[in-house]
Amino acid sequence: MSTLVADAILERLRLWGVHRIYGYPGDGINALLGALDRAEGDPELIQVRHEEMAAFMACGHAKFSGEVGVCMATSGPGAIHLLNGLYDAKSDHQPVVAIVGQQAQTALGGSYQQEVDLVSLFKDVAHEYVEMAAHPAQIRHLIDRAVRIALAERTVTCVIVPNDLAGAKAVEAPPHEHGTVHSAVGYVRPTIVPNAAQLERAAEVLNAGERVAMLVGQGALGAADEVVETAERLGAGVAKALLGRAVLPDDLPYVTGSIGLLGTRPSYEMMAGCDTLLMIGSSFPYSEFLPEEGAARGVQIDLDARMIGIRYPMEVQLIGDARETLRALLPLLERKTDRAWQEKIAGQVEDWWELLERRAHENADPINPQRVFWELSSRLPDGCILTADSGSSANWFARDLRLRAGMSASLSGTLATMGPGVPYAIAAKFAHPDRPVIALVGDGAMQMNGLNELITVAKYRERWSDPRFVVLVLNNRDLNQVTWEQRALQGDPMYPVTQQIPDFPYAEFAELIGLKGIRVDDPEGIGAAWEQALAAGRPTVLEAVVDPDVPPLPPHISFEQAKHFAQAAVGDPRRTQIVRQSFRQMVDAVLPRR
Ligand SMILES: Cc1ncc(C[n+]2csc(CCOP(=O)(O)OP(=O)(O)O)c2C)c(N)n1
Ligand SMILES: [Mg+2]
Repeated sequence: MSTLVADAILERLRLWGVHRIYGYPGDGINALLGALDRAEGDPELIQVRHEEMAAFMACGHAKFSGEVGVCMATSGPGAIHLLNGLYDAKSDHQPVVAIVGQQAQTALGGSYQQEVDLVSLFKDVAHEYVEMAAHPAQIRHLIDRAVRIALAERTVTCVIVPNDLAGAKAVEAPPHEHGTVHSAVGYVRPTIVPNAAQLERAAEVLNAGERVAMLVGQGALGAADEVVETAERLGAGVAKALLGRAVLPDDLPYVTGSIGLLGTRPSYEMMAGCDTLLMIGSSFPYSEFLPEEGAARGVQIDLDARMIGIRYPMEVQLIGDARETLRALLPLLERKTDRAWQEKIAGQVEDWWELLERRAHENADPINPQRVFWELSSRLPDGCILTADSGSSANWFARDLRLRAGMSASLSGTLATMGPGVPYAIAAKFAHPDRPVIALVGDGAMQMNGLNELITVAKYRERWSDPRFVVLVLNNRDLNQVTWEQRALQGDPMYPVTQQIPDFPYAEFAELIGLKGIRVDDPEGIGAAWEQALAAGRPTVLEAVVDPDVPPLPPHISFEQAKHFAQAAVGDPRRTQIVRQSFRQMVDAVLPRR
C-alpha cells in the first residue's frame, strides 16, 4: 500500500514492468531511497559507482532486453553526471527514463545548495518529455507518460521530483474534477506496414536492379529470416552497420560485414559497384561509403519518418517495421536468375576473411591486437553478448569477430562515447544472467571508468547464474584510435603528451577485488588465455598487452589519408614501428595468399 509519493512512483514503475533501476543515492532522492527499502527489491536499485554508468546501464538494459531502462540520480551533481549516458541512449534511439531528485520546492529559486535548473538541463536530451512534479496527484500520469513516450518514441524522458514532494503523502488517484488527469499503464508497439502502392513501387525498383546491395542496422534486429530471404531472392549482398552487427550471422557467404571506416573491403566494393541500394533500419552516416548520388536507385525501410531519406536520396521510402515490411514486400520480389553479383560478393568475402586471418597473424610487439580478436572469434560461446568501447577495439569488434546466430552485440553507435563497454556488459548480465558476456575495452576507457565499474561487478557477481563475464582490456598505453586518426586524417604525428596514458596492472587489480585476472603478452598464449577466462568460474579481466603501432586500416585508403600518414610519419616518435606495421598490414592486402 503506497504511503508517500516516492512509494507511488515505484509502484507505478512496477506496474509498467520495471523491476530494476540503476542509480546512486543522494539527499535529493532521500524519500525514494526509503521507498526502495520498503519496496523490498521490486523494483530494486542496482548501485553503481557513478551516475553516468547508471545511464549507460539503463541504455544497455534497453539494448539487450528491448524493455525500457530506468536510472535514478540525486539533484545537482548526480543529475549532471547522468547526462552523457542519457545522450548515448537518445542517440542510439533507446527507451530510457531518468528519475531525478531536486531540492525542496520550498527552497527552489533561492540559489540553494545543489539547486540546478534541471528542466533546462534535461531539455535537450529529454526534450520529448521532461517534467518537474509539483503535486502528488500528478505522479501517476507523469510516470505513465514518461515510460510510454520513452517506449513509443524510443528516446529518453525525465521526471524530476523535488524531495519534499517525494516525501509527501501520496494521492492514489486524482479526484474526479476539472483540472485532473486520469492515465493508465500499458504500451503495445503497433505493427506498422507501408501501404500497398508503396510496396509495389519498392518491388519495381528492387526487381529492376541487377546488382542489389543491402545495408541493415539495428532496426533490422529480429528480422533475420526476412533479411536472408530478401537477400536470397534479390541475389544481393548484405552489409551491416555497427549497431546492426548481430542482425545476421557472419557465416552467411554474402554477408559483407561492417561498413564505414571500421568496415570491410567487400562492403566498400559492394556499395561502390551496386545499381540498387536497399537500406533497412539504419542511419549509417558516412556518405563516402554509400553509392554516389545517382549511381544507384534507392529503397529504404525505417520505422521512424524522421530518419528516412537523409543518408541517400531514396526513391522509395517505406515507413514500417523491418520484419513486417519485408514480409509484405517478399511476395512481390522476383528471384533473380542471374546470381553472378552475389557470387562475386561471396568470393570477395571469402578473400577478405583470409586477409583478416593473415593480418591477425602478422608479428607485432608484443601482441597484434587483431590476433586477440581472431582467437576469440572461434571461441565465442553460444548465445554470448558482446559489448565494445569506443577506441581501437571497435575496429576489431567490427571486423575480426565471426558472430553466429543467437549472439547479441552493441556499442555506442551514434554518440561513439568512451565508457559504455563495461556498464553495458553489467546491464547485459543483469538482463540475461544465464548468458556469457564479453566486454572489449581499451585501457583509456578502463582508466576513464571501467576499472571503477569492476567494483560493481565484484559486488553483484554472485547473483549471475552463468559466471562467464570477461572484460578484455587492450593494454596499449595509448589513446590509440585517436592517435591513428591524428596521423591519417590530420597528418599530425603522435604527440605523446596527449596520446600516451600510464600503464596500469589491470589483471592484478581484478585479483585484488576478488575477480580473476589474466595478463597475456605472448601471442601464442592468447587462445589458452581466452579459454581460461571463459572457464574461470568468476568474472575475469583478460589484459592483453598489445602493440599500439598496428594500424586500424580503413577498408580503402584514400590518397588524402595516405598523404597525411606519410606527412605524419616524418615527425612521429614511433615512425619506424608504425611504418613497419602499416607496410606489413597493407602488403598483406595486395599480395596473394602465401
Ligand atoms: C568521452 C569521450 N572522450 C573522448 C573521446 C575521443 N576518443 C575516441 S576513441 C579514444 C581513444 C580511446 O583509447 P583507449 O580506450 O585506450 O582505446 P584504444 O584506441 O587505445 O584501443 C578517444 C580519446 C570519445 N569518443 N569519448
Ligand atoms: Mg589504449
